[in-house]
Amino acid sequence: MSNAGPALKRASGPDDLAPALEAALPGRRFIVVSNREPFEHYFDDATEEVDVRRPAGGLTSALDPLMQAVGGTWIAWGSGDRDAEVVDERSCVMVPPEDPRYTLHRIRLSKQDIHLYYAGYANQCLWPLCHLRPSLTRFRARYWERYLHVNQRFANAALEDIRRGGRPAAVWFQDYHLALAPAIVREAAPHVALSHFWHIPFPPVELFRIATNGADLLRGLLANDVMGFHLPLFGDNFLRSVEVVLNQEVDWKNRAVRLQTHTCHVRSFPISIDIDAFRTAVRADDSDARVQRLRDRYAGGDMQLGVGVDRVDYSKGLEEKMHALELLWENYPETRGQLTYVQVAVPSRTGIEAYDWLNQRLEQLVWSINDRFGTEDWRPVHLITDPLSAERLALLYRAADLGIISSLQDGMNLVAKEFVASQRSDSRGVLILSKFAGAAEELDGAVEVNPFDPEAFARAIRDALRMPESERRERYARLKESMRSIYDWMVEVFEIWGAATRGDRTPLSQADAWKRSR
Ligand code: ADQ
Repeated sequence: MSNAGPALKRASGPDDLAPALEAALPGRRFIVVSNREPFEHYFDDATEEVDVRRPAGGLTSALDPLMQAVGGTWIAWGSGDRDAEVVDERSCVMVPPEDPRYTLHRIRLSKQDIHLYYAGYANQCLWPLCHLRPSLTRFRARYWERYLHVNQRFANAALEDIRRGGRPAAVWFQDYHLALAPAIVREAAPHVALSHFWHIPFPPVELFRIATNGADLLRGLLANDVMGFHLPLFGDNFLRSVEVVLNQEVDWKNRAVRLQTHTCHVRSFPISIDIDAFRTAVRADDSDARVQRLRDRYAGGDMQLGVGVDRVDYSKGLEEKMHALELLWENYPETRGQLTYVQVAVPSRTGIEAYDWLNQRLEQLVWSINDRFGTEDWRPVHLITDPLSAERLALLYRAADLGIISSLQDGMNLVAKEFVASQRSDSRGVLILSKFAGAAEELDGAVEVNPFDPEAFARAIRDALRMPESERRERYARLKESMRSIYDWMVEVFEIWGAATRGDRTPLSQADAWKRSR
């Protein structure tokens, strides 16, 4: 059920971003800092030339239109194998290549940096901790030391760009890879406007205390004027950790922490997607024919088609989803042959034990379900392990009768929103959504499930298969109504950041205000 309240729709688009930023943070140069980069240069074996690609990922594809609209600098790890060849002496290149609009400032990381900072501290300490899996954490001194070192390098790059600009700057950090950088920047440039968006959950203090360098992480993040999370709950967890771990007073009424140099305001902004990009993909001239081909391939006749799209990650509940499907076909034999399920699951973070294990486990589970229930005419589960273009994803969502998302913990889950955006008004698409995905707080009309309760999960899928047309349409109308675009998200972040930087009374965000009113 929606807890985030009626979505405040401003219907902002890319053209609104530059005016909104200028109104909020007038005259400031804009700098984004993230681990991932929006464009990678690589050697194409087929053409034997250096080419450019956009790495798949919700964050980079969402921020690129913003940077194209406002200009400025984006600092990120140069992960392409030919990235270093195309940058200037400051390690910068203008992008997008076909129509340069902003500067990409690349940080070169060594194999050891990637192993210790990225795979080590970020993905084997912070990621499991924030997803409530303390037994998977691997706190090691060498991971921490390199995390600090790499954060220092990102911060130095930001300081270089701040100083070069000759006018005040606003720096927007992204995610858990860069928790320490804001404090380094604040110390060297006290008047810069800083904000940070944390894309994953923030754990309750009982778990956060496990982080061996937790106090440093909190001090790093408190250096921001605005610290953004998807949900009020994550902001509550952060503020409580500040009280307990740092013994620092919190102004709960204003969700703020007053420090000597500035005040850090903690706000929630549930992220979204570029809704029109998905709508456009499913409205192309050939889309009906392509959707029909997908249906013929996976679910002909009266059969229903279910889809799920996840990185292979233990936070996404893929094992739990497979167990629920197995129970569905075991407990409700009449549903055999009524549903084919397509799971798009791209391996991620390979080389980390927990991820390698899950990759194998998922394949085993799919194999054993198909072996147990499959017939000559029906394969219950299809597993697609390749990356798909956004357009192909949209068509797959559109072809589906059910979208199934089973996260055990998830900051937001963009796939839920992509599924909704790709349906059309005649849609039959039912969204089965884990209550532990942040999206469940915002989207109204989904069938909410608890992936830790396999029998109830299986029953929910059975009920969705039988759901009358009228209820499908009514639920879809509510889902559609509760969607907000990525551009509205950005405009709200800028407005609150602007107020915080001016020292005005900083309003609560829409989601925080709604939570408080209940
Ligand atoms: P993720 O954990 O990566 O993001 P999610 O929000 O679901 O999770 O985004 C995944 C993105 O990757 C989606 O845009 C999806 O379309 C894309 N994707 C997945 N598989 C793909 C494939 N095979 N081919 C192409 N694209 C694929 C983190 C947090 C989330 C939060 C986001 C944004 O963990 O909770 O919603 O950041 O803040």
